[in-house]
Amino acid sequence: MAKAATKGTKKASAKPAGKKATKPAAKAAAKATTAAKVSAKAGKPAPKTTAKAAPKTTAKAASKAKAKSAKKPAVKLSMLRPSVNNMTVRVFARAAGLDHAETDAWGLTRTPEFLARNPAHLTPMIEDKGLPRGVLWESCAIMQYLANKHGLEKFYPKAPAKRAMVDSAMFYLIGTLYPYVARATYPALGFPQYAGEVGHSDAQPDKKSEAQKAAAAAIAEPLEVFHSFFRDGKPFIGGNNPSIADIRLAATLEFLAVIDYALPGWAQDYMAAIEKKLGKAYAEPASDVRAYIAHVKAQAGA
Ligand SMILES: N[C@@H](CCC(=O)N[C@@H](CS)C(=O)NCC(=O)O)C(=O)O
Repeated sequence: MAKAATKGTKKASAKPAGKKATKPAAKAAAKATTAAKVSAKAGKPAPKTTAKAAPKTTAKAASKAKAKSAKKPAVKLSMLRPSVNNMTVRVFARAAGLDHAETDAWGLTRTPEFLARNPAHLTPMIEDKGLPRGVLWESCAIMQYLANKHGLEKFYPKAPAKRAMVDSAMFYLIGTLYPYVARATYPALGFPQYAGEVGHSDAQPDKKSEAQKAAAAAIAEPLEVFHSFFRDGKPFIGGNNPSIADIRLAATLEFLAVIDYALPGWAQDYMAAIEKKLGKAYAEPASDVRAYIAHVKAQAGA
């Protein structure tokens, strides 16, 4: 699944339309980058007296010194702004208050430099000291790793039974719900589909449209499973607080806006509740995805 998704997204990013698509996201994107930068703690400020004595030159020197001594972010995250796979980790990193820096990998995932580190050419990808190969991809694995490493039990419970439910929800999402979401939305998002599927073939547009509609219709069942089984009357899969499985689910559902999918009432309330609970941590990365969707919809309507 990941392999196919990768191929699709890469092709999309290679298209000139894809390049344009980053433009509307640029504003929100710039904000997100600033937020990430802010998380890097700066060094000690220059003594007041020095700054006062020669305001211009000393201020410059002070800011240089500050930049030099600024702590390097602990985690580097390579990401693509319009992607909900990436949005997932971007939301999590912010919500967990992790010291991280984002690099926009648009158009770079198949460069020799990137491939040398990550032969799967997938984002999100983190670089973190201590990882045996230096890098890690797959959104859920990244969240699990960072939650384990930093003891973030609020997002990823330690108790085996509770943790198993979060894991099950995430595997179910990646293995069952996401492929339907991709088949239903990628054509509208301008992302080519998986090799071997109708959407990827030379089939006539009516056949492709039939396949897209069938995938959209198939979303309802797994979606309901998240509601009735995993949430089971709780506000979130994680209970009273969103877990990493909730972040993964809410981000995934963002893509459905591109096909005006009629989300059931519970899902609308659920997404609003996550955004309310996580605030900017959710809204900032979501605004990149939403801006991209608004852009492709405007293009389609033009
Ligand atoms: N299952 C993976 C999917 C990752 C994925 O498909 N990433 C795409 C963006 S949505 C990508 O980086 N594609 C770039 C490429 O393949 O060159 C996850 O959840 O992280």
